[in-house]
Amino acid sequence: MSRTIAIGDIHGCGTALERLLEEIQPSKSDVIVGLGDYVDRGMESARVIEILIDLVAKCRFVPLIGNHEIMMFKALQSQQEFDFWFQHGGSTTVASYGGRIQNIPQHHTTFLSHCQRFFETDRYFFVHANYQPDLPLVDQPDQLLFWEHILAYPPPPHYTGKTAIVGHTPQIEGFVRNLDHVRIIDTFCYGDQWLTAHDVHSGEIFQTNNNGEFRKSWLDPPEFYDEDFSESHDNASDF
Ligand SMILES: [Mn+2]
Repeated sequence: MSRTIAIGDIHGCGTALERLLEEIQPSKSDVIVGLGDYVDRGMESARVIEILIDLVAKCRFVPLIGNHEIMMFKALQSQQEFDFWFQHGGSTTVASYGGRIQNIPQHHTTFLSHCQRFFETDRYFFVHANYQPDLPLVDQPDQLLFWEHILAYPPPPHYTGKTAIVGHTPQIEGFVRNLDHVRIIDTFCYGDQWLTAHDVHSGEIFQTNNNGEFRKSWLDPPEFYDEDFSESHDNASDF
């Protein structure tokens, strides 16, 4: 049986990621989609990238780009961008590479450069942060795909009718948020909550934390969603 499993924001949580992969046991027939934000905040970004590179050989792994990968890439290009990144979570990533970005190995930057903007199947699409409901995925603006949180006013359903699987907006209680047409699976691992892997077809939710603990649950029924009150933009800090 082929599974399609999305993994939420890892943010340098190497122990949780390793434990998660032990639990889901990826096989060659599985599609595993990384929703981005592999680095920053947590203490083990270098180790996380190494684990993800190893994952490529075990399944069909589709890594997406998050806003933290974008900041990290820009940081390699100028001091100003470096300073910005360093202040928005990058300091722990630099530390994980021994305190110097010059230490980031080539195969890590190559991996990051191959991350994609989105992924879609016949029933689902996967992006880091958010989307505009009336635009094809190839035409989505960066600001929505990578930066805008989904807070009080989630976007309406995408015109394709596909369900969105997203990360980026931390669910600080550690539970997946199911809005029916959007599932938010960033469950705040770096904030002492959980790292989530979600099998989108079965509804299984696998969660691990940095203490090496594991729990399994199922997607909750969707919460009430009133389209009349929905907007595609929330005004908030988007880091
Ligand atoms: Mn993010």
